[in-house]
Amino acid sequence: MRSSRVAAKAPEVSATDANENAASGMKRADAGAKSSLVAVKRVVFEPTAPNPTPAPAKSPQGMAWIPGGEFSMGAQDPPEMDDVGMKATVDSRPIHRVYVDGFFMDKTDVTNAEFEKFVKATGYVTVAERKPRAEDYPDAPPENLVAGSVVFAPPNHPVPLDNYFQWWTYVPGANWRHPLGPNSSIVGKDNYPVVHVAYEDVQAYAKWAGKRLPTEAEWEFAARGGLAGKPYVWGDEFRPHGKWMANTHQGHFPDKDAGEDGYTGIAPVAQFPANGYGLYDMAGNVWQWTSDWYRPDYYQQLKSMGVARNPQGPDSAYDPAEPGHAKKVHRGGSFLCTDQYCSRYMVGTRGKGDVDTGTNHLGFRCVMTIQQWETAQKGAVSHSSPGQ
Ligand SMILES: [Ca+2]
Ligand SMILES: [Cu+2]
Repeated sequence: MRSSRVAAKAPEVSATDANENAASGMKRADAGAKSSLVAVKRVVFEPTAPNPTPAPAKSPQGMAWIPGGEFSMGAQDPPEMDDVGMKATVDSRPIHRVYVDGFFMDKTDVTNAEFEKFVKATGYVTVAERKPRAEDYPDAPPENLVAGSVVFAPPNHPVPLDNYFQWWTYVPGANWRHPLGPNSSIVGKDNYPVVHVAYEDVQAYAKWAGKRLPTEAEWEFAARGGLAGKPYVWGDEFRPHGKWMANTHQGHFPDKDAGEDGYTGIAPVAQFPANGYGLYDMAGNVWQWTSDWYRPDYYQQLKSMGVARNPQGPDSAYDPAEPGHAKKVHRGGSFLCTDQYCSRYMVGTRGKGDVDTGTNHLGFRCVMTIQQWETAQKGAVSHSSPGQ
């Protein structure tokens, strides 16, 4: 498996998707087709049909019941969307019909405090805290074969947006306890989302907590909060009545984060309104891992099969920009998302990243099935369930 965590070139990061999509055939000239897309849009998104089954009497602590049901998944170009926004939706089409069973979902991203409990209980060491082995990274320069992670380190002046190595850097000593490098810490940041977590880290956490990662379809059903076909988790407008609804990037990308939404960089969890299912930060702040492998043509495959029932993602990953990389789907966008570059806070849009690569704008949350919840309650007779 090729991997980019400490590769010779800077690692692939979700916020760079605009570059790749620019190369994948979406051109400015396509904007001419926009008026007809608007007409089509109303047809392709059908209403969400939530399961009528009532919610279980008791929910696990910190989790919301997501009823599941049938919905239309993916993203269209919203009206008035510019070139950048349109690129964000290329791999999120066609809109296709999906059914998911009901499940519980963490109301917030997993926080530093929660992750610390897990580490204390298990002694777990994250990928970013381990020294990379040379045999796993044959292309990496020797100086990168030290424990560390990928950090957003913006230039102090405007730069062309064609080369993300200008703002992403592999920082030795960066990890979940030191999000910006050895001299930074999470003291006083208990309720911030944990970051610099690789896929095996979040899987280990989920297993310990008696939960699992959401599939991409579960994630999107939950994020839509019962609404159908809206560009944003909360509805049609990015700022309804002028209100900021998510932690994204204002100012000038990447050099100036103006923090007009109240936060420069990362924010604590749950600082913005919850969605229709009581979930916080399903747009912006930090990207979230899902369990699906990434392929840009996966929705095409599903569309041809009618209603997809509990889709688990394709069998393997494929990103035309970096073939051979094992990438999982990321969702939600981050505090770095901006309509100047990468408007992935739009609810149907997709991100992706190598399984071994965490960053300081990537976190996660878990889901729990009814079966896992029943198991946890039985276990609670003899000892309190983990993760609470
Ligand atoms: Ca912000
Ligand atoms: Cu983004």
